[in-house]
Amino acid sequence: MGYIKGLNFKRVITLFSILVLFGNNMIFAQATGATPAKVDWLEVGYYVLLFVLVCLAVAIIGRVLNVYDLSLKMQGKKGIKWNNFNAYICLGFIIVGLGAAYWSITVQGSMTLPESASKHGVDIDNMFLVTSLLTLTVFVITQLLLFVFPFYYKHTEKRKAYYLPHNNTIEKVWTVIPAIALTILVVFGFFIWQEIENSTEVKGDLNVEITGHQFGWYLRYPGKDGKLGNVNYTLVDAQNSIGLDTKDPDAIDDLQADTLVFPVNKPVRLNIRAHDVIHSVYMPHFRLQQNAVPGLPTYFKFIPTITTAQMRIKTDDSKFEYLLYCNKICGGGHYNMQKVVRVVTEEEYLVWIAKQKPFLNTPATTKPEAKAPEVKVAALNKDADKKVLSTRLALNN
Ligand SMILES: [Cu+2]
Repeated sequence: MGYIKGLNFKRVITLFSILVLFGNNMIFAQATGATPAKVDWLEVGYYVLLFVLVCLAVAIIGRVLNVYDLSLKMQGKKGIKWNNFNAYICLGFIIVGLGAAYWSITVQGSMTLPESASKHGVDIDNMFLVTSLLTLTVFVITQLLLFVFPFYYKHTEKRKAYYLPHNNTIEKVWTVIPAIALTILVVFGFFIWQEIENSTEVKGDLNVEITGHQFGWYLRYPGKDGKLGNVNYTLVDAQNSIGLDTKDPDAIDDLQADTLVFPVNKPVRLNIRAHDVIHSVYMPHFRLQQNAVPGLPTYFKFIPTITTAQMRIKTDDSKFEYLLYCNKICGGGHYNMQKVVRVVTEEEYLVWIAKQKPFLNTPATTKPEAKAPEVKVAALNKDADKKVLSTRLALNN
């Protein structure tokens, strides 16, 4: 009976306003940046009509049940057993709900990233897997208890409910077990995280500088000396995009690149900088993300383990590319901060690096006291930054 009585005027009005608000919100959200939001009244009308139809359907079903209930009572019968009705709704809900959860895991689960292409990424994936399995088990057990119990122990005149106000043993069990499980997860996670975030430089690391700006990335590789020259933000100008210190002898042979290329199975140490606002270096295939903060260089050391060619076979996608995204909403062109990342063999890397252009056209003097020569920086291919290499959007947090 409550189903029909519940549909009073106040509730209808509240539901109606919620629906209209949500409908409008969705319409406005589709409008982008400069173009003013236009209300599509046809769409609003569609939602209103849909809402009225749903209300009508609920009201009709309610009325039919009500009439059925009354006719039963007129015949001297007991009428509809609403307790049983509720119990079956609970059972239906858990069957549909768990079915939907299964669908979500199997269908959407296959949309996840391919296997990790970095060494530390395997640890991250394992942690995710353990946490997911654990929470999934708890989820299934608690949901079954929550909905099957009301079905199984629905009201019957033959049975009296057991009064259980408090039980210390139960309290202890459901406090101590989750506490132990979470402590184990957190402690393991802590050690793995410490290892991942350890970016201390070791001889033989390939240092690559990646500087975020609105809206693109400048990439710098060390030359034959294997060292990146110093940069100084005060030296940034139209010609010297990253503020390379021309007095630093290590800077002379530094190279610029348009694609991030890494040799497989070699430790790479990213030197991450930002020019203007906070950006974030995000390479999901390597399970890697590190913020690029203006004035505060950050580092991330990792070992790529699967070449692009190998990943193309593994994913059965001949066009597969590893990608670098910006993972901080840094302005209007944020979505366009995308670059291709390639993992190649050592030989392929050496061939590629030999073809890269130097940052400086004129060699700088090695004497620090001498006047710095006029810097000519090879024109950076800025358009390349703007090129959308794929239609995939960066996943933002
Ligand atoms: Cu950005």
